[in-house]
Amino acid sequence: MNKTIEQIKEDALKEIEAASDSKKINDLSVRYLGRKGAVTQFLRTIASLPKEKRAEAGKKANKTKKSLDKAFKEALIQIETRSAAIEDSIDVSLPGRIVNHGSLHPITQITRQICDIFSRLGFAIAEGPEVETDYYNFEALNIPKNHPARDMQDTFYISQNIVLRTHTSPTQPRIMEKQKPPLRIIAPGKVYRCDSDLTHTPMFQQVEGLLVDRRVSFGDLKGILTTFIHQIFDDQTSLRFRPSFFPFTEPSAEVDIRCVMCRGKGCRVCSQTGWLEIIGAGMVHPAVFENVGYDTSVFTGFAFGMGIERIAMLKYGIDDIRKYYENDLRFLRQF
Ligand code: 2NL
Repeated sequence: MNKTIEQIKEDALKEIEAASDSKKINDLSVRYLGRKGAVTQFLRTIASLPKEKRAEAGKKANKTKKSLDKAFKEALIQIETRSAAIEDSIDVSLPGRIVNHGSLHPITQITRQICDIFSRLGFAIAEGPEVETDYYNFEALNIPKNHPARDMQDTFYISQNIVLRTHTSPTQPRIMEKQKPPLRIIAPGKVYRCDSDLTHTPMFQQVEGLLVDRRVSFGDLKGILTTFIHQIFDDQTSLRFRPSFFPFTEPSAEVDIRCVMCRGKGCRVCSQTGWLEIIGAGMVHPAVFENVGYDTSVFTGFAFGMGIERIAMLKYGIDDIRKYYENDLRFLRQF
């Protein structure tokens, strides 16, 4: 037998009583008063009653519908006031929880300072992949097979032809393949070498620069790097260019600055020489330009690279590179 309207009402009120949140109330309201709800179904059966009972049954059913509708609305209000009361019960006199503010890692700060200086000199910032092919990491940069720089001891190999880049240099031929000169780019980023001691970590960071145009000279290189050093340290810092060798530049030079610790008197940091080596640089080797399809009879260029941790160690007077990567908050909070 079908339920009477009184039974439906009683069941509904019991369920409303037991419902603990507004979603449950809304679901119930659909189950009783919705298009396929129990009360609605009941109203439909009235038509099939004997004529004399229809008016009475219809009246009762409509009354039930109204009172249940009211009960649902009241239940919702009650639940809402109850949760508002819980919110009101927060103890505002409790001491606050300490919020730990983050800050930029010292190496990130120095990277940004370096990039800012070169941006003002017209350089665009370029980035490349850290997992690199043998071609871009070595071959394109005129580092032939069997060159000592490729030694298994230094390079992390992923497979025979894939490496973790050992310098940020591979970013440069990637850009040169896509863009015609003139070009001024600076490439910051992480690099990897299988090496670890007081002055080496397996991951470290570099910034590398490249400028290509007509009639670029070694004098332009000296001018740009002098300006850079005067800005990143101070404009009283003297510097010198010393002949050196890189497979991807010719001629090549090492840039030294007067020791920032002893101002040239000689100390432990500069091994009593009064000078610190901080940048490698040179005129781009024609073989590199040929690899990317640049016309070497029209264009020349210079390039340079530096280790960011080294610059940061000298600027902040830190003697152990590993401190930058131990994540000791007592160290990191000082910057
Ligand atoms: C260092 C020395 C250097 C370059 C990087 C470069 C890039 C291209 C062509 C030629 Cl595409 N050269 N880069 C040149 C000289 C030195 O880095 O000591 N880096 C930490």
